[in-house]
Amino acid sequence: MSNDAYTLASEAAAALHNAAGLDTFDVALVMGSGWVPAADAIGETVREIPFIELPGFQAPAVAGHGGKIRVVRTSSGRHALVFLGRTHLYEGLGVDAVVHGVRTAAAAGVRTVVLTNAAGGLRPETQSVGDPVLISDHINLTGANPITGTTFIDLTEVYSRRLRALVREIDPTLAEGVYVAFRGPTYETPAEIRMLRTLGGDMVGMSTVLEAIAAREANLEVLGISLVTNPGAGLSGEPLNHEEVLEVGRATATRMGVLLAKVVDRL
Ligand code: NOS
Repeated sequence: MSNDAYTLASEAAAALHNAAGLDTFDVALVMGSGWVPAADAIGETVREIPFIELPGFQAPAVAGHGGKIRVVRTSSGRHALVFLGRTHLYEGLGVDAVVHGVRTAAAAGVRTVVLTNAAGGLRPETQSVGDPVLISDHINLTGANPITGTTFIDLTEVYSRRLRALVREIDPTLAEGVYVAFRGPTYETPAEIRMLRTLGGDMVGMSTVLEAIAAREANLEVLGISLVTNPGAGLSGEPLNHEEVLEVGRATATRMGVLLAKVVDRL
């Protein structure tokens, strides 16, 4: 572990407490590609803090990824840190930058983190574009790991069974699936998509797994939700593009927002 990264997260958490005027937060939500439009439904905005005002954060480089932390008060009076945007490994800023938000949330007192993402669907037989899927487990093919050193961390239940059950009480139609992450920023080849199907993957993307690992290291309870924004490369015959990913996010914003609001209220 690089001590500096954890110190930087503590500094960012202190700055966050200051800027928000709050001693503690109940939950953090990381809004992935296409999820930013859903954030408005989570609750009332108390305050917005641009990433650049907090130690260790970077302004996101990619369209659709926002660039600030919104402090939200939910209808049940809980306080949520809503990350409008995240840093991806493919931006080349390193693993610590990718997990800095989760480490900051942990240092700020959060015990639960909701990680959302846009993903390619590997199972067009059962998945439709616009479906949210609960992440039951992941396969980390990024080649990276946020933890360095000799502390062995158990990943038997990265994505909390309890939280998944709670979300399925809200929406019993939700499917679960295994999320596979590559580093990106290239989308996969059709051969890689066939490989991932064989390996037992259900969704593929370029985020989430490193943050989930950092969250487990910090002993946070993790909920992961993918929004299927496109069939994986080669499954539909159409080329992939990021604009389409964002468009699916806009089209499903109300459904995703209402779901997240209910989840946050029941945590
Ligand atoms: N994303 C995807 N990543 C990999 N493969 C896919 O099919 C796919 N669909 C959505 C790119 O549009 C952004 O959305 C996610 C990636 O994580 C990336 O951040």
